[in-house]
Amino acid sequence: MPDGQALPKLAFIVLRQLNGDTPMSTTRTQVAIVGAGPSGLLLGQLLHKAGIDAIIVERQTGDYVLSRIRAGVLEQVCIDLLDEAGVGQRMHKEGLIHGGFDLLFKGKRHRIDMNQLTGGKNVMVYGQTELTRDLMDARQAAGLTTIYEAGNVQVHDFDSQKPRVTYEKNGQLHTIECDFIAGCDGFHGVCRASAPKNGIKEFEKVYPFGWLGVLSDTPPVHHELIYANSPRGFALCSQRSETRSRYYLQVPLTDKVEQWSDEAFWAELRNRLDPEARDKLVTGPSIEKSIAPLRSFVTEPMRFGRMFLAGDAGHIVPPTGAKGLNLAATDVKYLSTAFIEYYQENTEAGIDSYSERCLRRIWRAERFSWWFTQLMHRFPGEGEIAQKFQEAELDYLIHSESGSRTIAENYVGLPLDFGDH
Ligand code: FAS
Ligand code: PHB
Repeated sequence: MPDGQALPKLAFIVLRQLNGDTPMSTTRTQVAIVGAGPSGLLLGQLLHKAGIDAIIVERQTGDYVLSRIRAGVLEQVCIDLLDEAGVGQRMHKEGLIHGGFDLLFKGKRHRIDMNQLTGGKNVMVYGQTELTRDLMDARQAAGLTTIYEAGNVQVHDFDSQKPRVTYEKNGQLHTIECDFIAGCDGFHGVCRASAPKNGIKEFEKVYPFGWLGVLSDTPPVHHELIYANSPRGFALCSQRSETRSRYYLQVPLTDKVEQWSDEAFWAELRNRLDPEARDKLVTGPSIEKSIAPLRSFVTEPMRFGRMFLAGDAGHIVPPTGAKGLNLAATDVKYLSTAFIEYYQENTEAGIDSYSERCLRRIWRAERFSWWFTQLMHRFPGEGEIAQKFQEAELDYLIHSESGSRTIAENYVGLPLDFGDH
């Protein structure tokens, strides 16, 4: 090493081990899960219920994971999966059942009656933070291993029968030997980034705006969600409970959250609402405020030997259609079933079909999320005629039963076997 150049940290630890003065540990498990967000935690819980051993490695602290305010709407498939995982009790107690939502355009609101249009289906409003907390509590109560604050996580030999995950913690290099690696480490994770470049295809569309989100301990402006198409930009009125609201405004990608005072946020939200909502809006201090970029992103395939991507590690949707978390849940359903079949029935059929089964559902959700985003947002440079086209399409949709049904059946989530027959 030329003088003066610091050794890379991992190399330094390995060298110290060669000198025998830094302990290293090796652990064995069946499934090594990278990432303790909803995907990783839900997978760990479903595998545990089936008697399959899994270790979760997470680079942040548990509190940090809980501090990220994300999704709010659960499809029935997700609700059923949480029940199957044995963590649905608080969700059913505190979650809010919604049978419809309002579309607001040209200053008027129109309700999409999802329950009537889909033969009785609803969605559940229950924050991702609470769902993640329920999964964390269940994992801790079962005495299962989650390594938080794991540094320099890396995945190895997933194209062999003996994949490994390594990470650093407390000055030690740790190795987890496993049968499979589940990449549940989100969009910026290490697993997809470690896939062979000649074996992966990524599809991406980045939208020319973001969502400025505010969480406030104020009563929701309406008992259901309001999606607003306004000449000033998109707005969404959502909620977490009867005393906690979640609001979003479309903002330019160049905006920084520091530029937005609470007062400015509430004033702009009012500008994008109808008179009734404007009058009923209860404002208060933001308890969380952040700007999220919007993108459509899909990785094909989602399997690389014995490493499998699930959730945001494999795909991202613009949150307009409330699909991100729900897609993650379906990936986890397919992946947990595949692992259970492997260990209990000694078959690789589920493993071999995992990627194709996920991608069919992913692309349908990507299409709906893209379509709804195009319909509700202002796109720079498209002029006033684009607003007129959107208003005409919205006007058609709310006056056409089939048009309203297409929104409703996609929003509540297509059946898992959709298109199979
Ligand atoms: P996550 O990103 O939630 O979790 C991945 C975990 O892996 C994280 O805890 C991360 O710390 C960890 N990790 C990353 N790299 C690692 C490494 N190298 N080693 C170990 N661990 C690592 N969806 C909606 O439906 N509605 C919304 O309004 C909405 N808003 C969103 C806002 C933002 C800013 C983002 C990023 C996403 C939003 N989503 C929304 C989508 C979101 O809910 C995701 O779909 C959901 O978090 C997916 O969960 P995971 O797949 O577990 O990924
Ligand atoms: C939310 O409550 O965070 C939420 C709800 C619906 C969406 C996106 C986000 O489409």
